[in-house]
Amino acid sequence: MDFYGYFRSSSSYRCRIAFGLKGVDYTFKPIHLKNGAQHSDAYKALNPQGLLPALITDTGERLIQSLAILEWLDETYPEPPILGRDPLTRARERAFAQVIACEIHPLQNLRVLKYLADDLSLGDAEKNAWLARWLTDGLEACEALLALRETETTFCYGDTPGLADICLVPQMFSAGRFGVDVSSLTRINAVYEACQGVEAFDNAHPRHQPDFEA
Ligand SMILES: N[C@@H](CCC(=O)N[C@@H](CS)C(=O)NCC(=O)O)C(=O)O
Repeated sequence: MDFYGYFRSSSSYRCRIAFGLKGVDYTFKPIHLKNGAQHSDAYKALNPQGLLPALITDTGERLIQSLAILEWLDETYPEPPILGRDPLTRARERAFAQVIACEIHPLQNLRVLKYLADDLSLGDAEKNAWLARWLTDGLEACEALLALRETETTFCYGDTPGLADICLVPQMFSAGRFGVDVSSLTRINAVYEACQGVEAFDNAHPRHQPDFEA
């Protein structure tokens, strides 16, 4: 499989974690977002949105959107599962993942930040206030969702990592990168720490990617 990603892209990071958890190998195809490689005709032929990630499966099928790729991976390589066994848990895991992937992440995306700076002429302080506003708001919602669980678990929704954890860890990494303080959110920090002890999460970290730049 060919996986098109970028070390710092959180939607790529999600997929890397899932590949690792499932022990699925892939060939990494780096797309340099800062250099604008996502806008090339060659890449847009794979993903007309010009966004990462994209996956070309072993049978040549083209997949985009990290949540769709994660669910495809789970259905194609069922062990270990990244979604709970019962419909209620699966709905909760998907809701948590969507809070991050649909509500938080789009507001921190490179193209949005570039628009704020280049088209709306926001300075760094205003841009950082934008980031802090939406990342804090979203991660507080994640913390509140974990507080609603009937039982405390090591990971978001169980004692093994799943879809919610796969989305949470890259989002926490982004919060750190953008200097957003989420240290008071104890539940999501505890899950984040637990995930750091899992090899698949560590291997997927941006600093371990072949295209990493400090
Ligand atoms: N909802 C999409 C989001 C894709 C996305 O926004 N990817 C970012 C990197 S994390 C990207 O390619 N940004 C390029 C840009 O903003 O120009 C997914 O989950 O795959």
